[in-house]
Amino acid sequence: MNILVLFGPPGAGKGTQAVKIAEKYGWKHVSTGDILRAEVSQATPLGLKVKSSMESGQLVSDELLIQIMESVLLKNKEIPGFVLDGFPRTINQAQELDKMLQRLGWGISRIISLNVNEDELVKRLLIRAKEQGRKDDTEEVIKNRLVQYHQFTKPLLDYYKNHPGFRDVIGVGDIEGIFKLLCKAIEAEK
Ligand code: B4P
Repeated sequence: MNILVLFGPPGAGKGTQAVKIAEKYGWKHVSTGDILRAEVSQATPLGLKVKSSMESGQLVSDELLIQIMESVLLKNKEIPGFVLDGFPRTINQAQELDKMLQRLGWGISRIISLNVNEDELVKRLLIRAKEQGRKDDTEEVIKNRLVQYHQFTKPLLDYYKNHPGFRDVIGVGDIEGIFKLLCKAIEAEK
């Protein structure tokens, strides 16, 4: 089983690139952000629970995210691979993911960190705010999302950096050029 973890700050291009990777390799794209936004827009009990955290740029509870991820993996066991976009986002989520994969007899094949400087991230998210009107793309909420990233998600780099499948890719430049670099990293020998 191919398990790719696409790692990076908000706005790094994880979602943009994950769609292309999933299409090229025939893997399933799992965006926890998209899953949660769909729950919010359908006002499901889960959506109502997570709405305020998401709109203020806070992370949603680990417990909920772990349940969501486990159910997605179990439902799609026949697929040849997964691109995990936005999960794990905390050390606890990463540890639980390792346990889940172990239970399934799988393991992470690649962890790719997409590197983009903070000025560029804010610029991209403000453009998206104009184009898509996402509630968490206002200047104040973006700041909060970056604080959350530094506090809870960035420490995952230390958790993963000695993994044999870990790679760094520069996420600044045109989307096709970055996609080529990502494919190279995916296909490189470990
Ligand atoms: P996400 O949906 O994962 O939000 P994101 O980090 O902004 O997505 P992404 O980084 O994929 O954005 P993209 O680059 O595609 O999460 C939203 C919220 O959900 C979180 O704040 C949290 O509340 C909750 N959540 C999700 N997962 C969770 C978890 N595991 N635990 C707890 N809470 C969780 O897009 C950025 C923009 O840049 C786009 O407009 C794109 O077009 C543009 N762009 C992309 N590549 C570009 C390039 N090369 N050049 C210029 N622009 C580019």
